[in-house]
Amino acid sequence: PGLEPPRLARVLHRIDLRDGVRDPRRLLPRARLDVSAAVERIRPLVEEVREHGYSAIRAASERFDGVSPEVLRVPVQAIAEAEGALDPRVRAALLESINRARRVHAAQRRSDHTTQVVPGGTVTERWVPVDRVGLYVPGGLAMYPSTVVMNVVPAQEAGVRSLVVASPPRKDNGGLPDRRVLAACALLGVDEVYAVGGAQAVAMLAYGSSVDPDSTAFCTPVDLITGPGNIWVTAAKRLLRGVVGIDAEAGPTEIAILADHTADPVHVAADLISQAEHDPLAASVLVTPSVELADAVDRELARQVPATRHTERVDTALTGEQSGIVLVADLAAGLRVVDAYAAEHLEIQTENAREWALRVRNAGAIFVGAWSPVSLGDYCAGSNHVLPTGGCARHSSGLSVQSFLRGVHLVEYTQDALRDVAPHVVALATVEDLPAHGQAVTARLSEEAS
Ligand code: HSO
Ligand code: ZN
Repeated sequence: PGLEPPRLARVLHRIDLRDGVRDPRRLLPRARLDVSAAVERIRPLVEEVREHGYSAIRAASERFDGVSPEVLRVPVQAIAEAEGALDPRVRAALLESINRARRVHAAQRRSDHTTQVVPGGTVTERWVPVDRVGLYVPGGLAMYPSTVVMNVVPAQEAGVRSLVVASPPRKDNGGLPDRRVLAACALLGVDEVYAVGGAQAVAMLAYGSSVDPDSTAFCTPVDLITGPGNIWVTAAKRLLRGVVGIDAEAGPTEIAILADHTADPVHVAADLISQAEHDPLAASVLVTPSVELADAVDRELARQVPATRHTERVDTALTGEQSGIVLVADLAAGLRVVDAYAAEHLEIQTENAREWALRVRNAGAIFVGAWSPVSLGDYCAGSNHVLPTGGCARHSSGLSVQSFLRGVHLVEYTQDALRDVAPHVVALATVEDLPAHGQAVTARLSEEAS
């Protein structure tokens, strides 16, 4: 009696919505990067690469990576050597990751489908893989062989014939990209790899390096670029969208956890930390109706954060305004919050987790129950870890076989089927004041009369 209860060391800030969810979209601010300013900065560099190819790329590598690469294209032998030098445990893990991802992505393949619209009139939808794809793999802080797997596997399962990887040259690897990235390429059978990073890599992939095709600096343009990158890479992708296809812009990573009193605070805290480890701007959000869980998670964070490897980065991410604990009246209200937030990764750690998961509308990927943490999905679940961030899960999906396919309609009508529908075509052409459109149909039918 008379004693103050011990003060809680709160790591995450709290948002109390127990008496109603107002405007949940605005709750958790998202880190915004000023990509437009970066676009202006890299515009001249991109132009240089377009005009001068290799010499501009080389100058940029000297300037930004401190490396002056003789060869742009990594010798196939160096890729094989990197595989040979791989730690056997990492090799086994990558193979397992590849294997599981292949099984999931193989099931995403689509078959062509013909619809008979009317007798004599069909539309066939053919799924055609993109011809040539460039995958950008970052170096520096982020070195992710797992990301090579997550980009290459769906492209291969889609049937992409030509796949190239670009990754920054490293001083500590003789001007070649990171050796674990090279090893992952080898395990996946990718042998066209370029030691180029940053905006210059994106420009090279988009425009090619416009030199003698026999030289080791020759790269022909790709049709689509995927893969994560820093702000300069993102800016270059934004600038070159249209010149080439570009996958989504990936922002800082996010984890939201919808949990009730049955969740284990040790696990919840570990999972919040796991994604915070990526980036000081990463977002870790717990949504729960249980104050007891919220308190316990905070205590766990206070215990686990100092013991984790990247304490500073994690602490910055967790205490940033993009992270927090949202208290809600019940799980139904929690569901509205996570839907409004549209997290890149959403964990459901509740009773009847699967039922709640099936009610979620907006999330990049959902991790169901106590035994399916996000980090499992990052590496070895079979699912893809390239997912929409920043609320883009409201309208986009993660990387999949579909990202590398184009649906092409084959339209096949017989003369009779055309004649039957001709009046409708003519009526629509007339209302749009495009009579030549109607003519293209009636000309065929009057030929028939003459
Ligand atoms: N969580 C990251 C992917 C990743 N994690 C790569 C570890 N390596 C974005 O989904
Ligand atoms: Zn991760």
